[in-house]
Amino acid sequence: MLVKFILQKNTVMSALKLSPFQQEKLQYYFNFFDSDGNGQLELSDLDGFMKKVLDFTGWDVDSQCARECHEVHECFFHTLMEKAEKGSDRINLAKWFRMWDGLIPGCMSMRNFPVWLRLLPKSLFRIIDKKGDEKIDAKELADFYVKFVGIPEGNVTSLVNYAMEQMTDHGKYPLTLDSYNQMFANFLIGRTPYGPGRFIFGCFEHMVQRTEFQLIQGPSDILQDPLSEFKRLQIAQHSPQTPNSLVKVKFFRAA
Ligand SMILES: [Ca+2]
Ligand SMILES: [Ca+2]
Repeated sequence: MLVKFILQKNTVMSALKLSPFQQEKLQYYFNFFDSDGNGQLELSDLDGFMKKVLDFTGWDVDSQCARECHEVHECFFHTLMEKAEKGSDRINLAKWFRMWDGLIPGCMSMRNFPVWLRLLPKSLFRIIDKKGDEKIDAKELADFYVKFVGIPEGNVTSLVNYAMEQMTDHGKYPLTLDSYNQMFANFLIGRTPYGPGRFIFGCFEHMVQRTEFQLIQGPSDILQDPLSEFKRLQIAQHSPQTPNSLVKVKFFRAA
């Protein structure tokens, strides 16, 4: 039975146009919404997700921010359920991948996605921008990584510093909603582990391999020594189960 399931799963995965890295990212995104962690997305996950949002932001449940966030995600969950198998009220990971496989090819920016998806990064931006000053700063991003995404506190400072460097071009451009939208599009569309979109949820492993490849692509003044950069980030303690794969996203789940 298990063998049959694995064979079926592999058949589904091999038919996908998504790159392995996209699948890793999208699996992370799936887990982000699967608030009860049962491996299925269902309407009941929306309540758990909103509870996390309210705990994180401190928004009153009746506030405009909370209502808007709920509306956007309610629409998202209902649209997901419409894509479920007939008679089912849940989406599993394979179905989730197939949905994105149908959405992503040909998309160049968030504008190319349907409206029920375009609203998601804006909503996430509002959640992270706790001070409400229309830009995300390092402290807000660190808070999000630790409290919402579940990245260990001991790792977060160096990771956030690196993420902010990458997402703001070393501080040249603030992380506004416009630029966050572009990062988010890169998170969804990027087939390879380059580009700032990989920091949307801030948790990637195999920094050495990715950094070495970046150096081949073009030297960068902050990535002169990939190994020391990797050690500096100190995010390698959770070894992936498949060390030969080029890139592995670390799935953190907030406590
Ligand atoms: Ca669930
Ligand atoms: Ca802010």
